[in-house]
Amino acid sequence: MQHTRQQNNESILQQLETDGFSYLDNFCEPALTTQLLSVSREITADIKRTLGKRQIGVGSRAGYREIVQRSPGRWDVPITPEQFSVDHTRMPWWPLITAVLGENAEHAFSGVVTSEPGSDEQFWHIDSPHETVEHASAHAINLFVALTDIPMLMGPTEFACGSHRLTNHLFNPALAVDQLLYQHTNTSPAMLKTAPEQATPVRHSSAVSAGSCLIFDDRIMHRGLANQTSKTRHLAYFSYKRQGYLPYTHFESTRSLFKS
Ligand SMILES: O=C(O)CCC(=O)C(=O)O
Repeated sequence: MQHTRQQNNESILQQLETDGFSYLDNFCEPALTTQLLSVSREITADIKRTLGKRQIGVGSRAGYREIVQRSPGRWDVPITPEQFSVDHTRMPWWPLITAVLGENAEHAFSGVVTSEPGSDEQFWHIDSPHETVEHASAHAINLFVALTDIPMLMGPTEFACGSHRLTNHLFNPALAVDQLLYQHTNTSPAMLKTAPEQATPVRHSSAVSAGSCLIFDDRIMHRGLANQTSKTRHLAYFSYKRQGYLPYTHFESTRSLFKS
């Protein structure tokens, strides 16, 4: 399956349904991108100062409510829309979110993922598991905003095309849900094949420019690639869920940096 850049909302939604992800090129006004970047830098620096020399492992169970290390050198700091000073229902991506999740779609999480210079690629993973044996429409959608240009050497996000339909552990008992969700060395698009003649999902990644977005189904297999540059990569995220869906796999730590 070849992944191509789509231009209008209808074809973006179609691609989200078939490939599980789509690019929204130059989707944010420069002023919005600058604002998200400056808040991200400020809050991340503050939280990392508070973390100080405390070592935390990889994964949300090992982290704090305020910071999670998603893979070595890849830090996730939650930031609310209020802290970003944005009304997320007025963001350019909101019509796409409601088209998939309904008018009563809810904000689930937002924040920034920074990957340090020299940080390695992540293991492949999904963000939340399927809920039913039969394929259902998405229960959660993620929106990434590139806060600076992200050339290939800086490690953009890589996707396994169409894998949101193949990561269903309820349909395919060969899949272990914990290995799909958490950083696990054996997890890869090849494990999603259910028959020898079935093709392995095609991997896709691409350089993105500042202000461009990526929209994807929470169940797609994906990973952040290695940052081989000398600059930190900043990616803001806004995650949304269907009303009533309870996300339980994204931020699992209950401890706070400010109370330990
Ligand atoms: O850093 C990226 O590009 C993706 C990050 C990610 O998927 C995660 O941390 O769960």
